[in-house]
Formats: sequence, C-alpha cells, structure tokens
Amino acid sequence: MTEFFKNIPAIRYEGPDATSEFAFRYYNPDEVILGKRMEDHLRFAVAYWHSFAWPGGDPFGGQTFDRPWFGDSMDLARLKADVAFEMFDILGVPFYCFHDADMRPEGATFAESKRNLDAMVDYLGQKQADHKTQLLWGTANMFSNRRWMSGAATNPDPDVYAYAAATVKANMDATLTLGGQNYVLWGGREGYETLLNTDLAAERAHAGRFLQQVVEYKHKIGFKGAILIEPKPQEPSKHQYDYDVATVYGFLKDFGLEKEVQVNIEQGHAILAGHSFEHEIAMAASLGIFGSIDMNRNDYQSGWDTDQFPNNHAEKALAFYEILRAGGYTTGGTNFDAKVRRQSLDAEDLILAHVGGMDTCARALKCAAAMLESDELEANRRARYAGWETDAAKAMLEGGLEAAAARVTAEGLEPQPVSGRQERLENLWNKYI
Ligand code: XUL
Ligand code: CO
Repeated sequence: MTEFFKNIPAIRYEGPDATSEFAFRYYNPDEVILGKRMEDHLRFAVAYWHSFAWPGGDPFGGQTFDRPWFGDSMDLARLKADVAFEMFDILGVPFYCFHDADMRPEGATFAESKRNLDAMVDYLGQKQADHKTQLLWGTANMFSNRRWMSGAATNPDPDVYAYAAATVKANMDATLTLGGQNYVLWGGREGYETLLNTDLAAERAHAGRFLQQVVEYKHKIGFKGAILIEPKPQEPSKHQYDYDVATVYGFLKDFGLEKEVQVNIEQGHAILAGHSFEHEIAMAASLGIFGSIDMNRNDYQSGWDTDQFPNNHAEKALAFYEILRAGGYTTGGTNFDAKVRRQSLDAEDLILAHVGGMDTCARALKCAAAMLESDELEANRRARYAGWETDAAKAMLEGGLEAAAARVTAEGLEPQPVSGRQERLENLWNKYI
C-alpha cells in the first residue's frame, strides 16, 4: 500500500440516508434494474489522465497538485499505477482508461517511448490480474507533444503521419494485450488553426485512409473490441474534423467504415457542438454507431471544455434514457472524463468527486429505467407516428413524388395539426426524477 489514500475506506452502498461522505447513496452495484445489475448497466471507468497525470494547470497558471508520483522515471510511473489501482479498489470501479502518455514516461526517441510503454503494459497487466479493475479502452495521446502541433494523421508532413501510425499501432497492441474492450481515437489536433494554410481535401483524405488502416490492423491482430471515434467540434484546434456525431457518420460512410467504427460521446463535447448530450447519444443510436460515453459536465457559462464531474441527475436521466432505449452498452461504458478543480488538492477530493459522479449516474439510471418501464413516453411516441403503420403511408415511400402527391386529391387529404404535448412529456420526466 502507498500512503496516498491512507485512512480512506472502501466505498460501500449505504443508501440515501447514509451519514458518511464516504458512502454511495444511489450506486448499488448489485441492485437489479430492468433485469441487469447496476454495475453491468453503468460500467464505470476512471480516466487515468485527469486523476493521475493532470498537474492542475490552467491557461494562466501551472501545477497546483503535489503528487508523489509526478516525474519522468519508470519508478514514478509504477508508483502512479500503484496509487491508481488503490483508488480503483476504493471505488470498486470495474474499468479504467488511459492514453500512453498518462502511464509511461515519454522517451527521447520513439524506441525508448515504446520500451517504456511495453514495460508499463507488463506492470498494468499484473495489476489487472491482482485487482478487479480492467481496461475499458486505451488510446494514444497525439495532441500534447509539439510534434503533433499541426495534426497527427492530418499533418501536412508525411513523416508525422508515419509517427502517428507507429504510435497508434503500439497503443492498439497495448490495448489488445491488456484485454481492452475498445480502442478510442480522439483527434484533438485533427483540424486546423487557419484555412489560409490548410488543404482540407488532402487532410480529410489522409484521415480517412488512416482510419481504414486502423480497422485493417484491428482485424489483422484479432482485436475483438470496438474502434471508437470521439467527436469534438473545437478545442484545442480552432476547428476539428470530427465535429459531432452526424459529421463523423458522414465521414465513416465516405470511407466505408460505418459498420466498423462507432462513437465515444462526451457530454462537454456535445455542448461545445451546440447539442445536448442526449441528442448526440440518440443520433448515434439512430445511425447504429453508439459505442460508449465520456461522462462529465461543462460549466454553463464559461464556454470551455471544463471536464467537471456530473452532479445533475435530472439532466443525466435524459442521457441514460437514450442509452437504455438504445439497448444499453455492449463494449462501451461510462468513463469519467472529468477532473477535480485545481484548488481541490486533497486525496479525499479525488475520491469524493468520483463518488458523487457515480451516485449522480446511478440516480439518473434509476430515473431513466423508471421512465422506460412506465412506457408513458414511448406510448406517446408510438401514437405520434402510428399513421405511418398504414399501407397507404408505407406505399408512399416506395413510389415516387407524383404518387404521393396524388393521394391529396384522391383521398381528399386535409391534415389536422395535433399537439406535440411537450410540456406534458416534460412533466412526466419531472415525475420520475
Ligand atoms: C479531450 C478528451 C480526451 C479523449 C481521449 O477533450 O475528451 O481526453 O477522451 O483522448
Ligand atoms: Co473524452
């Protein structure tokens, strides 16, 4: 045991009336909801980067956290992994996620970085064998180092494309070795700063070919997990190509990948794209590409990707409603892509942030399940589209515009508007939260 979380007990479910801060009030892993254990519905994951690698900086100031594992040596990387798995045990989370750069020191050369990665994969593999927590997804950090400043696969320099290929290959191998259930690609620098120096057509073609190569390699090595693109409209780039779910779908179609690649949807990214979280989930589900989520929240005023822990179960109930309607996760899960604020210095802050986030999601899941089980919303939705069940309506989609138009005079159609009942439906949502 390290010293970092000493005196912090393992968190257990104690119910809504629990008196201790160090207890779950809503997250009860074994409670069965809609025929499935809550743990298996939610599939919580901790993000290595925010909790263990982030120093607490912001655009105006540097490190605020003083962690004993900060530094560039392999010994410190192993200490970081020890502490991480102690936190996973305290929380009882089934999964974690990492970027290579979170868990291994960067080397002076690619070969050295790769040696460090391989050694940490061995170490994390041992940790996974000794603990409950397993890998939900791995990914490559292709946005922090200055070599990526003009993009990875979309970089104007083909040598950087090669470096990106080597980096993703190494991380896919690492994810496979550790039994990861998904591999994520978030293109933080796959975009542009100014159109004045950017060849959009070339960059898009390179991004598409890169993703095809990733999928080809996935099949070659027998990786059974899902390849997930994580959409985001901007930040750090002025514009990112994987803007939102609908944009990613168009891109996947263009490169013949819509059956091969799904999406990892993040609440804060959805908001930056001008959507709600539930919109992005529902859109992905309707397109058949829903994979996983990065759970967090943005500050409502700042307009940045603030990556805060969720604390609004009413809002999240709408997101979980869409996830349940989509049939729940398969390989995906609820990854907390969230960080404590830079003034939250203590080990307790890190634990209680996750406890609060997990309770918020558990409460939201229970609301969403009740909404679905009552069938009130779905009955309304079915009734609203019932007209499309008639033969005449179906035939219209088979025939041409003229045949559809002819119905108006032949059947004397004069459509009568009906209420969308939005407030009544929102009252139902309110009833279940
Ligand atoms: C950045 C972000 C990333 C991805 C993984 O906004 O969400 O941490 O989740 O690269
Ligand atoms: Co994310």
